[in-house]
Amino acid sequence: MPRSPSSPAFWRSPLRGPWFTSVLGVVLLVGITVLFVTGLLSYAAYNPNLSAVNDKTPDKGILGFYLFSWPTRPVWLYRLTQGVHVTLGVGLIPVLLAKLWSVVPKLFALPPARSLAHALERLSLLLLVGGALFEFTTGVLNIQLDYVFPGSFYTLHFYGAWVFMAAFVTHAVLRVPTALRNLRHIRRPSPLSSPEPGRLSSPEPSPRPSPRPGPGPGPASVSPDRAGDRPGAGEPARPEDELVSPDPLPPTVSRRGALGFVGGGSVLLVATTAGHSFDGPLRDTALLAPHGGAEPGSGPGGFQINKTAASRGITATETSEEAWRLVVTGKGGTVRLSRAELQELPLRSAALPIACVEGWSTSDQWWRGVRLRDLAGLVGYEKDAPGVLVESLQRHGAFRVAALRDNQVRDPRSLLALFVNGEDLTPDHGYPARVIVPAAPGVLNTKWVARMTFGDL
Ligand SMILES: Nc1nc2c(c(=O)[nH]1)N[C@H]1C(S)=C(S)[C@@H](COP(=O)(O)O)O[C@H]1N2
Ligand SMILES: [Mo]
Repeated sequence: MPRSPSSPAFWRSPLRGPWFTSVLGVVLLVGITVLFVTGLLSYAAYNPNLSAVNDKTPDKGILGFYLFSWPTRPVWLYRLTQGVHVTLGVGLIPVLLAKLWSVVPKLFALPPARSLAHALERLSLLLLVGGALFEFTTGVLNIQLDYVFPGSFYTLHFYGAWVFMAAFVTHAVLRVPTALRNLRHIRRPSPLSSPEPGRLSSPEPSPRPSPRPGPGPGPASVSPDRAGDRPGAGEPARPEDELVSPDPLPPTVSRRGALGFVGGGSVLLVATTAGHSFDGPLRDTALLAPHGGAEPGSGPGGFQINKTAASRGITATETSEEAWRLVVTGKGGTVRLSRAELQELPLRSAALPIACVEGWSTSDQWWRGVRLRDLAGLVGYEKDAPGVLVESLQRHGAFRVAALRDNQVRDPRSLLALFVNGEDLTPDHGYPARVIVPAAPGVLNTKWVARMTFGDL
């Protein structure tokens, strides 16, 4: 008999069933919620409401309802939230793929809609599956520095996240009760024999197992703790349940084995990614991350570099002592300072990390330079320093301008750094001067600074 994918018998894996789908679903429920929260935090950390230069999504409208002033402590805040966002996102890929595989027969189910409610649910599934694939794909492409989508990553990932989350919440509201019931029910399953209508969907399993028919000796019922272990076990083919194959092939792996395989994949991905948030030997374990592996150099400036001076068109001529001047403007006027003049100002040190939106970060480096609030003091803000617009020598490409909030300028650890780890900044780390702000995303730590305008953002 020819079978089409819309026929349940076309799908023959004995692994598919409510238990398998529910376990993966609950893992994704928790994981994706964490991804969403850390993603929203990352957006807030960019200070998009402060200035148009920071806002990659100017049409966000009410989606910016929750924005708040990103704090400057603890200094590792963004390092943590964004490290979790990226590493967890990578780790959930096998779970997502297994979940999609487990429900793929439903994609082909006919009739396309049995009722209005069913039609709406299927529509939300389209957005859910499409949204999930889109968010995971854009995220991975961005961290692999191989971004190929047309349009800005930030815009697409941000709007995609809201579409995806709307579908995700709808799906969770509709499905979580069933998933939890499946997990509870199947852990203490009813016997498999001749299901009576109504009994199997009741949350309470029947207290006394009845003998199980079928070949071979063995226990009359599925033992509670092993229920997920046997394909088909504990999962009577309810007519409304499209997941269980009516004509399963013999199992080659148990459901728990399959879950172990998926979980093993996740563990492997996390283990080969998480190292990008650490230094030393741990970073060498991040085989899959572009900022894993060895540091780009040794010595004081030998830590991770995002964009090199050469790649941004920064030349030694324009950063030389003769050519380079920092132009600082505020309500009290404008001052122009050479690097030597900056070094005459009170110099302070702060131990702060670089933490990139791509998920990688460095441990604390020792930065030394002039406090941002002292620079504000030079141009008329002796106290209550305002926010600042920072512009780089860099003429093209992203991140040549950034706006910092007043709380960031006022923090005594926020510096216009001239030195790192006891030596002059290297060209790639922003020589002659770069911004470094505690707890902020890397993009706000502008390199090769040329101009700072306080107030009036
Ligand atoms: N002018 C300028 N500053 C910049 C960037 C840039 O491309 N141009 N990249 C930013 C990003 S995304 C990060 S993560 C940090 C990285 O700093 P590092 O290269 O010193 O590690 O610099 C930031 N400052
Ligand atoms: Mo970054």
